[in-house]
Amino acid sequence: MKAYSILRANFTLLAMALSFACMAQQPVPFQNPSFEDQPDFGKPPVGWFYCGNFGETPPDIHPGGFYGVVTPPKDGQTYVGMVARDNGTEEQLGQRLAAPLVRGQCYAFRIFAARSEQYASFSRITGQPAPFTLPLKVTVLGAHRHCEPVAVLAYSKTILETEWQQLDFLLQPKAAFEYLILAATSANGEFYNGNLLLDAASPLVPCDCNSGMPVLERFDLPQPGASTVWKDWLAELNTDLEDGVLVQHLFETADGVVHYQNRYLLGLARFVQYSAGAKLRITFNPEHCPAQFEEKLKQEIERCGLIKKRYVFKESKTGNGCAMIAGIY
Ligand SMILES: [Ca+2]
Repeated sequence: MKAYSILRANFTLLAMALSFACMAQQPVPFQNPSFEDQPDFGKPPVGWFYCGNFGETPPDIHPGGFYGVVTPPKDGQTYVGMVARDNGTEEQLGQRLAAPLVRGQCYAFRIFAARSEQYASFSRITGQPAPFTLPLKVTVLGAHRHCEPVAVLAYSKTILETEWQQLDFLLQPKAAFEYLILAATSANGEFYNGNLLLDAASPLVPCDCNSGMPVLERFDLPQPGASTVWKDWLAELNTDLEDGVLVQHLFETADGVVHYQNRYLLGLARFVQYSAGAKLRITFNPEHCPAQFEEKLKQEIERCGLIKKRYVFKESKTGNGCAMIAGIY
């Protein structure tokens, strides 16, 4: 019995050591991975910078009723539309990563892509209105500097479909890239007018090179009109807010989208979005909170898709913890 206990203790230690080894590398998040912003044309969504050819316009934020694009978003409220043109130029969006990639490490990366049946713009060659409706590919590029891609990390299949396609990439960078760039690329190397819609980028998840994206925990977000267990989430979130540092969860929703944020906060934010006139109300005691708590939590809340008028912060000197969600009403 005793030997069995020791053996079991050893196994437990081994399992812990292994799990720490696997956890040594955290997912590398994107800012605004769901391309959320006010719909607009010729403007990259917040958090992303435009890389493209001088004199050409940046990508567009849809759906805003322009260019004939009517595809509903895969996740959240908006997504990005990119084009490649008959003059050989292509649109690219990039971001400086929160941490450089590790050379030789494999990363799983998921994003959703579609083609819009309509995308009316102007041909740069003829100056006439032209349909930008041919299919393109997604190219994932690594860079050391702003808008200077030096390596192709992955190509997608050609995106013919007008329904959102789940694309799973395995990236194995040969250098410690600090930047990642997504490009809308010609499917066959020829120059033509095409479009590509992108939404719901996952973080870059360190993974085994043979197995790709690890099996992720499933967490289901509230749907409009459905009753949800938000009171349980409130309790979980309030426990988490006692020290003022939100735990980030890596999880997958039923639609295949991979999220990397606090799942309870995201669930409550969605619930608020679907409840007309509701606001998320937070009380906090600055004396018990880490530096810049208010600012950081506001950023997190907005990352969950809640705009400023849907949440309220109130200082309070009561309570032993940092903060709590005082309610949704
Ligand atoms: Ca989105």
